[in-house]
Amino acid sequence: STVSDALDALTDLQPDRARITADILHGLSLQPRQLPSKYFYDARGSALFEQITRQPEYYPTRTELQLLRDVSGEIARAVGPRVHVVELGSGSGRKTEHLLHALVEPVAYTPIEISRAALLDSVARLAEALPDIEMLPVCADFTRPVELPEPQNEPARRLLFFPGSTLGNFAHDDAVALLDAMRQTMGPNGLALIGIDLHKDPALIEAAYNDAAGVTAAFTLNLLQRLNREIGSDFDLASFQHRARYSVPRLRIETELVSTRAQRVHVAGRSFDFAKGEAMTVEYSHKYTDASFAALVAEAGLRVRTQWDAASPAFGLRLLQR
Ligand code: AVI
Repeated sequence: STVSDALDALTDLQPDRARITADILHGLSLQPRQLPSKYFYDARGSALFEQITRQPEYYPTRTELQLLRDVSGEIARAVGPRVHVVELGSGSGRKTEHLLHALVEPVAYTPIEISRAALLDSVARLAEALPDIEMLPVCADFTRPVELPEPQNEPARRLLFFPGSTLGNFAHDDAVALLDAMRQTMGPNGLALIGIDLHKDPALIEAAYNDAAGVTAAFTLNLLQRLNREIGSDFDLASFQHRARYSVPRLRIETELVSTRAQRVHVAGRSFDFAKGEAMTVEYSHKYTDASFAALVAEAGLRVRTQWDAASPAFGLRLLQR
């Protein structure tokens, strides 16, 4: 695609104000309160996330990129020629660029991304770098059913690409539901390539979510700022604090916004009282062992066909099939 073909091909299903408001009202009614981490990614949130990936403490991105560089030839052989690559939560598309260069004559690329700003940036760049691949971008929340655009040239199979351990941002049942939807989207001979952060020294993991420069804290708080702007809530940003702790039994980072005083927040005509010290869950980042990951995908009718691991810090790529 040329850049303008790629932008013309955009399917725009970005969540609207009513959708976001409904999700937030639901989350605020739970105990403990819970806000969906997908709403981190407005234009500023996506930019802050890119900044997180460059912090010295945040090992996952650079570890996965190096692993991809090391094994992309093997991945290309395992996947075969002429695939339609579909990426869930494509962000900046930096990893995909490597993958697309390594694959044999990929037919088309469909990035699915909730942040329209991040999507348009990455598509413009990729269309220029890889003009032979048909770009079929979709701005959408990939947890909701999305009808995928069909490439002009018939692909041999679909390859779903889900890097970055974004799967880890889903609670167990949601992860199974998503993997199940992915299995259906893949089709009978489709494949999925998933990046997963592996369990390791809790101190290393916790440091990655509490960088010294405070970028992760700014990223977490940006959620409230975004909601204030887009759905008219009145969260007081100065009265919530970022907290990220690793739960060893649950194999996950639990990121919370902690209310530093008793306060009342208004959203869409409703009010919500927070006690001093009350914590609202805003994100999980699950880490995996070989056993926990194999068990998870099995619940969705998938199995690991090939795996590649970076040793230290530990991070994995898993090629899944039905
Ligand atoms: C996108 N996702 C996999 C990141 C993670 O590590 O869970 C988001 C993130 N949250 C805080 N730092 C990075």
